[in-house]
Amino acid sequence: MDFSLTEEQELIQQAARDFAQNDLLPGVIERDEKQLFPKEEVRKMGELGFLGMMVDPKYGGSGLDTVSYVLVMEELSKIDASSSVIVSVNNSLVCWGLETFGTEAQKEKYLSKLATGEIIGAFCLSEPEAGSDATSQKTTAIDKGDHYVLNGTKNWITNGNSADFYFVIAQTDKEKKHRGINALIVDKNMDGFEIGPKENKLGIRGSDTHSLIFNDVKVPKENRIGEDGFGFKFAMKTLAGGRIGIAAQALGIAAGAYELALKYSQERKAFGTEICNHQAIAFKLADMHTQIEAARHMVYKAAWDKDNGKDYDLSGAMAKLYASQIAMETTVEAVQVHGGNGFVKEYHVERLMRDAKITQIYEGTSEIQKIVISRSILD
Ligand code: COS
Repeated sequence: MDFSLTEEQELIQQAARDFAQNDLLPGVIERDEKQLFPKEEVRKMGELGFLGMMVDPKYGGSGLDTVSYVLVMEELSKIDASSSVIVSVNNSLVCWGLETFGTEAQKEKYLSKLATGEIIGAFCLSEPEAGSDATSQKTTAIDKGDHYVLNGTKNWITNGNSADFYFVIAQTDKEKKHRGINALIVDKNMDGFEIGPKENKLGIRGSDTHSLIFNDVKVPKENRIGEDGFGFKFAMKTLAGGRIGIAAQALGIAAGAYELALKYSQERKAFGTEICNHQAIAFKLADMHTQIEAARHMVYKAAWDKDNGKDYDLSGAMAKLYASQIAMETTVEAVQVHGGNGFVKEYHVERLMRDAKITQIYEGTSEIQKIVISRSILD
C-alpha cells in the first residue's frame, strides 16, 4: 500500500491552498453575510482549471484524477464552502455527467465552456415533493416527436441563477415509473424557463440557491442524455460521484475548523497558560485530529476507487456519511474551543459550523447514505 501523494497531486493541493488563502479568505465573511455569489473567484477558479478538473484536455479540462479533485475540494472548503460547492457541482455532477453520458455534439457544444468556467452548470433533480424520494418526479417532459415539453418546478438548485447550463430530470412516461424518467439539457435562455426566488440559507450563503420554474419549455430531443428512460440511472450514477465531492467538502470544513481551533488554543491564555495545555481542550483537539484523519482516509479511498475503476457507490456513501458527521461535530467543538469568540463572525468557526450542516443533507441525506450502505452490505 502507498498512502503518499504524487508530486503532481501535492502541487495541485498547494495551488488550491494558496488560492483559498489569497483569494477566497479576504471576502468570505462579507459574501456570507450579504449572500454574495463569488463571481470573480469563480472566474479565477476557471482559469486555474478547478472547474473541469477531471475533464479530458481535448475538451478544455485539466485531465486530472479524482484524488486531485478531492484535494482541491478539501483545501477550498477549509476556507469557503460556498465556493467549493460550485466547484463540486460543476465537476462531479455537470462535467462528469456530460463527459460520461453525453453525445459528441453535446460535449462539443458545452463541455469546454463548462470545463474552463466560461459558463457553469446546475443539476436539477430535487422538487418540492421529491428530494430523497427521487423517483417521484412531478416535473414532466412530454414527448412531442422532435422535442419535449417541460413543465414543473425544481427546488434548492445550487447555481440556480448563475448557471447557463441545466441538467433537468423529468418524468416522460409515468407508467414506466423510474424507467420513464429523462435527463434533458436546458439552456437558460429557453422560452418558458423562469428563475424562482433565491433561498435565504443557514449556511453556504455565498452559493446561489434557487427554485426553477418550467412553463412549456420546448427542449429539442438532441438535448436528451442517453436513451429514452435513462434519466434516473443518469442521476443515480452522477450523484454517486457527487457524493465523493461533498464528502471532501465536509472533510475540508472539519479540517478548517480544527486548524483554527488548534491555533487559537495555542494563543489564548486562561488560568496562567495557553488553553491547549488544559486537558479539557487538548482532548478535544485529539478527538478532532483522529476523526479528521479517519475521514480523510475514507474520502481519498473513495476517490481512489473511482480512479481505479472500482465500485464507489459504497465507499462514496460511507465517506459522505462519516465526513459530514464529523464536520458537524468538529465545527461545534471548534466553536467551543474559541469560547465567546467562537460566536463572533470574524473568527470564522461559526460560519464553518453553519456550512457543515448542509453536507448531511444535500446530494443524499445521511439517512439516504445509510440506505445505500445497508442495501450494499445486505445484497
Ligand atoms: N447507480 C446506478 N443505478 C442505480 C443506482 C446507482 N448508484 N442506485 C439506484 N439505481 C437504479 C436501480 O438499479 C433501479 O433501476 P432498475 O429498476 O432498472 O434496476 C433504479 O435506480 C431505482 O432504484 P431503487 O429501486 O433502489 O429506488 P428507490 O426508490 O428505492 O431509491 C435511493 C433509491 C433511495 C438510493 C435513491 O432514490 C436516492 O439516491 N435518493 C436520494 C436522491 C438524492 O440524492 N437527492 C438529493 C438531490 S441532489 S442535491
